[in-house]
Amino acid sequence: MNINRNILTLDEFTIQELRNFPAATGELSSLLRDMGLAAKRVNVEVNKAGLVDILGDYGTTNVQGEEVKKLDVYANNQFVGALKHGISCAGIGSEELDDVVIFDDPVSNNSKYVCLFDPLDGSSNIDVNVSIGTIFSVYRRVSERGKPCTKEDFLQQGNKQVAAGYVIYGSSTMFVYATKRGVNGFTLDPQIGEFCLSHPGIKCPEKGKIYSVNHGNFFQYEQGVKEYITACQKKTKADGGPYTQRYIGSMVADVHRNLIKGGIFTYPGTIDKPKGKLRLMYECNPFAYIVEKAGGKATNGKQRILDIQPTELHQRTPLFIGSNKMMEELETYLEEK
Ligand code: P6P
Repeated sequence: MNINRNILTLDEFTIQELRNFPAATGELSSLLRDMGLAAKRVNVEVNKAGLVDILGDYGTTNVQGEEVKKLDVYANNQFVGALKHGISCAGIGSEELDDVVIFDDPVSNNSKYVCLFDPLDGSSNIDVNVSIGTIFSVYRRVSERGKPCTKEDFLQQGNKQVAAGYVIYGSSTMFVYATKRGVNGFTLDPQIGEFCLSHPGIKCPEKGKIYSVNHGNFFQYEQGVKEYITACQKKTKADGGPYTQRYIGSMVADVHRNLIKGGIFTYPGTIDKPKGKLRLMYECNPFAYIVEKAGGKATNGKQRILDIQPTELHQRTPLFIGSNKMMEELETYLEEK
């Protein structure tokens, strides 16, 4: 019987992937489906944020010292809830929460993984309808199964990730995730309420013509960064240009575009913020994992992001990430300096 089903949903894809690993327990596939479910719930609220009195300040500030919008809290609760009620996650770390949450129940204590996430990155853009996103990172726990997970399970180098992904709530809603087998993108079909495989085997072009940086901080950047930005502005057809500057101010949107089209995204350290603004554990590590699996590179200007040994849950790091050849050119400016 010819079943013409060329649409593969996220659930079908993750289960199909299991067939490639007969020894796999299915816990990672289950965790990814849990993330997909929470993303669909958040998507509903993001898409109607302008209609319901869900905008506006929640009246509190999160551990980052930023005004918390109601949607941030809602999104955080959806991802915590989906993972707590699943079978795969022993605990979570979230941009919205001061400390990790150890689920400490019999099923969770026997789970294989822990997850870190930024439930709604770029939330300052909610009120002006700019694309926002969720970013997540999955680690195999290092503590003994059968007992509650520990802080050490969360402070692992990014090169220990077993999966990482993001959701972009944009003109369409996409769920993109990477494992050691590669990077795949799924677009939400609202008619059936399923993420459907739309971008199989994503590869980051090794060259691009897009550079993303906040020019407002230009005079606070180190000399090598300033010289690289100036070099981008001077590119001509003869040397792979001209380049265009694209900066949305929403990391998921900027990095997603550069991942697909080729380009480089930078959030360097500044005089005011020498460590930059972005968080290592649930913004830079997951994107570094994804972009490297797609053939790109990610550093803090001196070191591979995935090799940084974390010391704190919410620590920041400068970030340079994107197309391989563009990153190699950037590094010649940073090495010199
Ligand atoms: P700036 C959003 O607040 C965010 O955390 C990232 O999504 C984004 O890339 C960055 O900050 C933008 O920061 O300082 O350029 O506005």
